[in-house]
Amino acid sequence: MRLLVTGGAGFIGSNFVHHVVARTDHHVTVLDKLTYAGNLASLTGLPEHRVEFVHGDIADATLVDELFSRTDAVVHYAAESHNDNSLNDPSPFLNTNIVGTYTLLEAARRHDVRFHHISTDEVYGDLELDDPNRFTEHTPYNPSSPYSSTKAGSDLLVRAWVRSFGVRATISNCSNNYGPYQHVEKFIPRQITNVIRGIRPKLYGAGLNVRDWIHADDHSSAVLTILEKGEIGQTYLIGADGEKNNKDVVELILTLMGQDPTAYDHVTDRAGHDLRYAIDSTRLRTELGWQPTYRDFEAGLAATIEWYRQNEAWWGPSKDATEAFYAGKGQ
Ligand code: NAD
Ligand code: TDX
Repeated sequence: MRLLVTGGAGFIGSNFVHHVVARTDHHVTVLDKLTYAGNLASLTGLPEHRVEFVHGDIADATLVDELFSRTDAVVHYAAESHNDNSLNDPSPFLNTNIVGTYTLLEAARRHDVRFHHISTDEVYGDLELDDPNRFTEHTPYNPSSPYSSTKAGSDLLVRAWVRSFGVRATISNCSNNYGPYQHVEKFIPRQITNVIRGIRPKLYGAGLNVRDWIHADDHSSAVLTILEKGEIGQTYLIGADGEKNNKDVVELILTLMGQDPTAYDHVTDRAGHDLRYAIDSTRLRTELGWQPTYRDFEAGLAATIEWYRQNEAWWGPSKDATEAFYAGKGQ
């Protein structure tokens, strides 16, 4: 199969490309704009005859049309992905997440290409800490931030293109990912690289917000499963039962890195900060037979810490600018 992976130089997209090359015979074409979040170094070591890189924008209809004319299936990861950036300047979120997805859907319709849309659990809003329910495929959309509202908008475009134009699409909404190749702006790599640089970790507010962590490689295996076995027009939630509050995660990072677990700062909270995300992935597990591999968060986190220790050349160039951005916001 010829696969087109948008955003394949980003965190989860690059993990997916490595996963696909190791486990299938598919040929992969990556389309990526190489924004501040894209890094070609995340694709090093992959065989040239299996992976082609195309530098470009998913909102470039001419380029997208040419690529779709020689593709069997598309997995769409490209997005502006960081909530804090979306609070500063929402405009690239609208262009990439909404107009970019629209551009891809129109090409999928013209070329009758199988389309898988990558989305997030944040489209469902947030839960109370003591809510016994978790998000399911039937939870109403209720996004909080410019980021999550543009992801919700892109999901709704996909659903409309399935129903109105018969586009052969599926959608997955995944919880928070961790693992190698994640940009240092995100919570876990920011704290790990802070400790490596001798900076105290920064916790927003009281740190009681809960995220449902999944290793990026488990996200990749779930997406491949949906691509192979998913029912057209359906949505699948992806999660690995990994709920943890931010305070516990920071303290675990400090402990695993041999530091005093209380050596962090509380900083200005995020505006509109979602309290809790939690995924019920029963449909994916029972209908498609998927299971996560990384069931021990502490072991997965320790391996991720080791990856950042070994790969300062990969993350170092972004670190100062990222910390300058946060310092300007009191975070
Ligand atoms: P990322 O920011 O690390 O990577 C995004 C990639 O998209 C980058 O390589 C960037 O250069 C590329 N890109 C951005 N705009 C583009 C454009 N207009 N045209 C072409 N390429 C463009 O993001 P990520 O964390 O890997 O997230 C990937 C996808 O997964 C996103 O759709 C995100 O909403 C979704 N998601 C992320 C998480 C998470 O925990 N990070 C969880 C659930 C879903
Ligand atoms: O320095 C920090 N301190 C802190 O306490 C940062 C960067 C974050 N946080 C908190 C905010 C969140 O409660 O940690 C939690 C995780 O923050 P992020 O890494 O920014 O992720 P989140 O906002 O939860 O969104 C992520 O998961 C869903 C991804 O960035 C999204 O792309 C995905 O859709």
